[in-house]
Amino acid sequence: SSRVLKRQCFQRPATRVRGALLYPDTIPFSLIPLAVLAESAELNGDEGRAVAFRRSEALLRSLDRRVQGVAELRGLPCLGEHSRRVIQDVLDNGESSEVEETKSSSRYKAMKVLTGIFGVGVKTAKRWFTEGICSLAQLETSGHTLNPAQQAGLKYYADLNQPVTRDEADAISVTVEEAVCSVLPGAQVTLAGGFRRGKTSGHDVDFLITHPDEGKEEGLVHKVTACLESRGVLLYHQTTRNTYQESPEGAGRSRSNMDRFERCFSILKLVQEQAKDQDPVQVEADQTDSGCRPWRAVRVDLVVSPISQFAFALLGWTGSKLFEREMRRWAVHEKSMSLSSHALYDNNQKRYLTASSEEEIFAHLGLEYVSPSGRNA
Ligand code: DCP
Ligand code: MG
Repeated sequence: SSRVLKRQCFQRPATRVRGALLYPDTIPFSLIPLAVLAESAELNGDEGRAVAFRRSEALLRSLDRRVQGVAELRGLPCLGEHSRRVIQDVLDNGESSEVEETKSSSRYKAMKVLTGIFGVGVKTAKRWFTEGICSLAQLETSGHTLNPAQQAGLKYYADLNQPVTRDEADAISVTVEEAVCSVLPGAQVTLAGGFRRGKTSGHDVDFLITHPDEGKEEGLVHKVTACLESRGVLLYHQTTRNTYQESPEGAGRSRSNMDRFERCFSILKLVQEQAKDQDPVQVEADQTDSGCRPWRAVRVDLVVSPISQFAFALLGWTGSKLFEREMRRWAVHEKSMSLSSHALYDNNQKRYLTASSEEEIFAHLGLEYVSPSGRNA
């Protein structure tokens, strides 16, 4: 039952998870059959199916042994009939025919290319695909008007589809910290997202920014982007202001999973190490040739949180998305609480529970603490 499933997923997280859920960065995505089916479901807009495959895939990854036969999987949660069939196929034949068919289908290939453009979601990609657009070249000659995000996405397509390495994330951290601290001394910058979970590569770099004096962080995003712009490293940005308000009926009422922090989706210019010593005139000339320019574009998210919400923001922005989802489900179903990236509301006591660390949030939820590297579900 789903109750048993939740217990098994969360009851002894520290022992079950320690070391075993480290994301296999070394395994190319295309070799993880259930991840392909999950992605394909996402690209079809089928969220329920996608989550089911993500759960199965995460469960398999969490096993600290190689599976030799499906019989070994008996009694494990999160593995539906369909996932078991796929695993059986892989064990018997070395690959799953369904996965191979999916990967070679024109729809999957086109949807991957089109949603690979920053600013293009599943809905837009679907619409273009039904119009016969399958490639970037076809999109460019289609006459469609692209919004500024999509224009930037197309312009930096190759860079943004090349994974960001840990070293690159560290270099970006230095740039962001310098900018933040120059406009607001005392502000704290924390690397969140996959890199905080110990992943060695990612699709972007996520930063959470706060200041020990509540209120000082307000409007910070604009000052930071102005600073990055003056330093010539801001290639694209879109900022949104903070729209979060505590409501007397509790947090998490809105059906949207999006949080409401002041934030900035940006694309930054990362100058490659060896290019830093070059003659600036030469560097400028090289930039006209995107193939061999001495910098690359990197997607960076800046999120600003008031210090009172910081622990919740950090938990929410560390991910993984599936881990967050399961944790929020646990909060609702097992504790009658609503967890968001802003707050934790106890529906029985009808009050917000405060926390100044992630550990306190796990404790409020009756869960053993799971360190970031154990959250790669
Ligand atoms: N997140 C969120 N709301 C969003 C986007 C993300 O709460 N609208 C959270 C959940 C994610 C985390 O922030 O786990 C970081 O989001 P990413 O999409 O950057 O995911 P990761 O950093 O985990 O992976 P990647 O390596 O692909 O960047
Ligand atoms: Mg990320």
